[in-house]
Amino acid sequence: MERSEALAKVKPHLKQERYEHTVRVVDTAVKLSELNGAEKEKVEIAAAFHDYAKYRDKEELERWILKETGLSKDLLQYHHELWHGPVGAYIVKLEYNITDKEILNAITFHTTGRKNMSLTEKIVFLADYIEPGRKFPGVEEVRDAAWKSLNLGCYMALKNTIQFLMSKKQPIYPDTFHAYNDFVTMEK
Ligand code: DGI
Ligand code: FE
Ligand code: FE
Ligand code: FE
Repeated sequence: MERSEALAKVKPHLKQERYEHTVRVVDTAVKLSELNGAEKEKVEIAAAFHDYAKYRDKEELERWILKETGLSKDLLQYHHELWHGPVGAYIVKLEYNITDKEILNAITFHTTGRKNMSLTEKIVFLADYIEPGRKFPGVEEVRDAAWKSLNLGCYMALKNTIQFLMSKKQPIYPDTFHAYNDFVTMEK
C-alpha cells in the first residue's frame, strides 16, 4: 500500500484537524526514517494509520478490548486515551489485511511506548510527539534532540510525558515506564 492510498483510507475516519495531524506525522516520520535508515514504506503505513481508531467511542473501544482479541485487558484500568492505538492496530489488520508485525506494533504502542521498541515503533512514537503542529511545553527541546538522535528524542518525549502526567496526578501506564527505563540507560 502506498502513502496516498493509506491516507485516503484513513481520512473518512478522522476529523479534518486529526487528518492534518496524521499527514504531518507521516511527513515527520519519513524524515526520521531517512535520517535513521528505516524502511520508509512500513513507516509511512504505520504513521498513516496510527490514529485510525481515535474517534471510535469509548464503549466500542472497550468492546474490542473485551473480545477475544488478544488486546491487554489491563488497558481498561487506565485512561481511555490509551485504547485507540491497540484497537486501531487490531481493526486495520481485520479491515485492510495489514499483517506486518512491525507496522501493527508501531500503531499499537504509539501512545505509550514499551520496552525494546523497534526502529519503526520509535519513529512513529516520536513523529507523533514532535510533528510541527504540536504545541505542548518542552516540545521544541524534544524536536531539537530528535533530529540529533532518535533515542535521545524518545527519551525526552517519555520523560516529558511522565512528568506531565505526574504533575496532573494521572496514573502512568507501565509500558511508558518500561520504555523510559530502556532509553534512560541507552547510548544516545
Ligand atoms: O492521539 P494523539 O493525540 O495524536 O497522541 P497520543 O496517542 O500520543 O495520545 C497522547 C495522550 O495520552 C496524551 O495526552 C497523554 C495521554 N496519556 C494518558 N496516560 C498515558 C498517556 N500517555 C502515555 N505515554 N502514557 C500514559 O500512561
Ligand atoms: Fe494517538
Ligand atoms: Fe504520542
Ligand atoms: Fe497522533
